[in-house]
Amino acid sequence: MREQIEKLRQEARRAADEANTPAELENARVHYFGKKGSFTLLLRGLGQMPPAERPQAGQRINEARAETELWFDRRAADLKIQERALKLKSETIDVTEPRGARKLGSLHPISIVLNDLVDLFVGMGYETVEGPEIEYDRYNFELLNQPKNHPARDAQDTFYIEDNIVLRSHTSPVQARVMLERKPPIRIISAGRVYRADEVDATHSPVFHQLEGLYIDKRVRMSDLKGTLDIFAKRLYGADAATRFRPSFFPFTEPSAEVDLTCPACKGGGCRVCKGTGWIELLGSGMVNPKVLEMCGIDSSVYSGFAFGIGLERVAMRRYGVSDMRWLFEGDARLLSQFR
Ligand code: 2U9
Repeated sequence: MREQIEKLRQEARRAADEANTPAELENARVHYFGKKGSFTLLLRGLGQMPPAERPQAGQRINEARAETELWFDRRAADLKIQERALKLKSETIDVTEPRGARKLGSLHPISIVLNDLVDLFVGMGYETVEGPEIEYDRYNFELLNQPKNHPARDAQDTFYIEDNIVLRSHTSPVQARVMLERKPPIRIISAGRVYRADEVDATHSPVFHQLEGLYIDKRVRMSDLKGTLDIFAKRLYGADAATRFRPSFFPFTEPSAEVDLTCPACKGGGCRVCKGTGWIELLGSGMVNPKVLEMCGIDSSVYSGFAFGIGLERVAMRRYGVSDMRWLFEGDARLLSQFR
């Protein structure tokens, strides 16, 4: 009997040592300690022994069993640690491993045009300023010589939020705010989204982008405006670009001029792009209306200034051959990915 117990103990220990996973160990545990397990059967076999030998044999079996069970417990703990280490190892990721290049996004064509124009005017000494898109009537209209009952204030043209609050219909209120805050010389550009209650079509959108410039100092003349816009046109469209001024009207400038550019397609000869005229419309401009200067706290007997405004959609559409403005607002990747 002693030998039998010893043999079983050795065999069970070996089985525990050879189990490589908690599941395998559990199988072995059932095999030795389960209801029909080897230790259990050995204990049951006591009945066949002479009664005098039973107590000692029973004690031996129980001792061997308890000790072997401890062996199994230790092995279980080891396997658990091993399994955890393996799991950690298999889940380790090398954060330095190189991957395929990610697809980069691209600047929107409006942003490209905006950056170009900003660079150009900053290069001429202008400073960029920003302001709110939700604006008081006073800044958007009143200070820009568009008093109450002015036709441009019509709710059909302007988005009203409250009686006296609008979505800015141009970026000019930003300049009005600067004029109220600072003394000349003032040389600023303001660019951004503006809003008008227009129906959407190939050339109109209720939200679009403007860039406006303002220069105020002593003795600023129309020739300064012409010179500035000439340089602007040549830097943007090449040395052979020229400008032409046509009389126009804006409430905030007097006199006002619309500025044309020699047609970049035919260089002025006349073609389909310029409808045979040799010129295409570039921007609006003028000398700041003295009434606007006064309302913004600038003495119009000492100072004068010029201002201009340009629509970024129109520049982008022409530059990139986009024939429908809606394409600039749809975010279609087939269009946008061409600007990478
Ligand atoms: C102040 C005073 C005067 C800004 C100006 C224009 C002419 C102009 C249009 C161009 C195309 C708007 O985007 S567009 O539809 N703009 O024609 N803008 S003068 O004049 C100012 C601005 C601020 C204080």
